[in-house]
Amino acid sequence: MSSSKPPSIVIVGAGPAGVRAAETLVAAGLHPIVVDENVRSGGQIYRQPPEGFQRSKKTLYGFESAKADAIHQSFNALRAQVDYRPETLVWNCDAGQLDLLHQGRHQILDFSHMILCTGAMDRIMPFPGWLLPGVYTLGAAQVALKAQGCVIGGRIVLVGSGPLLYLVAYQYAKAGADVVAVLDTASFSGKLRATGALLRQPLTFAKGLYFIGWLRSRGIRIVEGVDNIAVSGDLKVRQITWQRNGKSEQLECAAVAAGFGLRSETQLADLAGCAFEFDSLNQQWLPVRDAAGRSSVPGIYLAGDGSGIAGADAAELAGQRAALALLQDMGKPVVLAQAARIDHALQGIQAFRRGLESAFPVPVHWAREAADDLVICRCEEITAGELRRSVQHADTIEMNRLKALTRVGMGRCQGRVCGAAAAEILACASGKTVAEVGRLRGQPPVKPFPVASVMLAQQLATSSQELP
Ligand SMILES: Cc1cc2nc3c(=O)[nH]c(=O)nc-3n(C[C@H](O)[C@@H](O)[C@H](O)COP(=O)(O)OP(=O)(O)OC[C@H]3O[C@@H](n4cnc5c(N)ncnc54)[C@H](O)[C@@H]3O)c2cc1C
Repeated sequence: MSSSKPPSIVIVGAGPAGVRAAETLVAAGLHPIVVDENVRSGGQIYRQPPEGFQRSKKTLYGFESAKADAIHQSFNALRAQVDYRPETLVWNCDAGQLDLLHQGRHQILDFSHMILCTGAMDRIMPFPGWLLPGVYTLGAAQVALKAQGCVIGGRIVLVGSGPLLYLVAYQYAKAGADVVAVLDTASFSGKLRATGALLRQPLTFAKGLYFIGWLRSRGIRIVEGVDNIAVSGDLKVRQITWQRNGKSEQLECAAVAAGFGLRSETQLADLAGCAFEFDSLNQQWLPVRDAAGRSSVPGIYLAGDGSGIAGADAAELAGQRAALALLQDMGKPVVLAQAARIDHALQGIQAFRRGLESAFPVPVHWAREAADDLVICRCEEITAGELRRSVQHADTIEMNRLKALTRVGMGRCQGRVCGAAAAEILACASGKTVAEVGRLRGQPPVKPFPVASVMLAQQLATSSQELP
């Protein structure tokens, strides 16, 4: 990074956080580079279908259509002032440098400042049958609907915990899918206890109640407080069983969507050298950041769900706030009252978020109580029993040692899918807390990509160095 060079500001992610960050920088006369692996802007919640798909915003985003439209319009208006790089995966990050993959080709991008707005992914809790064809995550089920207008199968059961469960059930049923049941691992009494905190955002709370009422009025079965979910079938899903108050029940179905809340995508912050700490609300190790989004590494900022799940409205505010912090750190004029207003609004959202966590707790006991033969890491086919044996025979008490000894989290997902459940099993078997067993160190590539493209890039780099 040379001070004589103009700043090169990169925003990773064109979701609500990335779009508002870009808008704030452009308003201050800067020209950021916006990199996103998606084809179009909007992120997860405001994901746009490919060009040429004819579905109205109202159909795609329901109550959120005005917000979706505002984000899309804002980004379209910025296009001339930003260097937008869609369909580009950031697969590695080093000091001041990103490795990108675009259409199978490797590129290097230098940066002086970066705002990471990488969003979230589904939190996965393995259960018997979770690897059968026909089992999807809730997020994947929603992506199929939003991006392509497809549903995941015939008779569909949605299972899990969190607001996305009811939202996806509503979106699927509204689109004409055959949703036969919603199985909620959270109990009614737990939700009742969280009502006070949830009323901090009455409109969002009312929307949740509306979805549940709408589903019930269409005869879609909703069961709360379910436990011991298991999916069975030969070559694909045929049946789902569960227990409630110790009583077993079952349903025939052709597809299952399961999700247990979200977890932040933090790998790039990790590779960038940001300090991490365990966050008990998110039940995850998260990059340390101040209220404005400054990470522990000067020049790197964090915003949106990628630095702690808080939802789309918070992501918009956090994106704006991180950009203001960046401007302030560059010595540009910033309206401090605007920053203070955003800080206040973000604090209010956190109170609601605490309510959501207590209303929809992740059933971590599923992992802790998993049968020894249950596959936890699907890339490397590592079972719960193999993880426990590592504790018994090698005194394993830390996640990276568990990885080295068993290969858990060493495959294509790099622990993004299996890491949370593996940590629960390790913590339980070693008598430690999930915070004490630590976290898997980030490793590039952060997502799978064709090795051939990077080999080609390396060959080209080597041959150009060898030229006289
Ligand atoms: C599958 C899914 C569906 C969701 N649906 C809803 C919903 O319907 N309603 C709701 O309220 N909330 C939903 N959420 C929560 C959602 O994340 C919102 O809270 C909101 O979109 C967060 O905004 P964001 O800008 O922080 O992140 P996102 O909107 O997730 O945007 C992050 C962007 O970063 C890009 N990105 C991430 N990593 C890289 C990388 N390495 N290289 C290049 N680009 C990268 C992604 O392509 C994405 O466009 C969903 C979450 C998920 C995971």
